[in-house]
Amino acid sequence: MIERTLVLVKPDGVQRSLTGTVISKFENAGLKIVGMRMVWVNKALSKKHYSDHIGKPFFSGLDEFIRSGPVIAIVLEGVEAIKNVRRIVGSTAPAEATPGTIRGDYAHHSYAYADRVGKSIANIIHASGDAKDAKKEIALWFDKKELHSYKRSDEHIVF
Ligand code: IDP
Ligand code: MG
Repeated sequence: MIERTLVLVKPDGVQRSLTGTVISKFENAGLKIVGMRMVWVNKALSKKHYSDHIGKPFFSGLDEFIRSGPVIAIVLEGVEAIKNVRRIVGSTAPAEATPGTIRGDYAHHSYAYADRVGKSIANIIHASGDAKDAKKEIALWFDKKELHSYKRSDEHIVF
């Protein structure tokens, strides 16, 4: 099934100039960019985006982290895109993420360290967790008119 999912290159990814690397990973895997923009997240958007995490011990660190610099918001489209993108992203804690995944290759924070210093894990990227989240998050970050349908030239091969 063709799905759409939301990805954010988080402030650490933007500041480390990993945006191009992250986008290449998805493009090379056959995913299609259908929306993209740069946003400096405010408190209202942070709370809406991370509404499921409000009240958890790491929420204030997470809120501070996601508002610490601009992010690149991207909507990707592809075959079972939600699950496939999560697979390319890797486990939440980079120290546990498999090499070859974005988090496994480019970050090394652990839960223990983040919790000790009272900060969020800096793990480069966000990706919607499931179909319900993807729907909510795409609507939160993009107007319908900012999402574009077009054909990749290799679509007949990769889809
Ligand atoms: P996900 O980004 O892999 O979907 P979630 O559990 O949805 O992971 O958590 C959202 C974000 O909150 C994570 O990407 C990470 O930046 C941060 N985070 C999650 N759990 C912890 C924690 O236990 N300590 C510090 N930061 C955390
Ligand atoms: Mg999540």
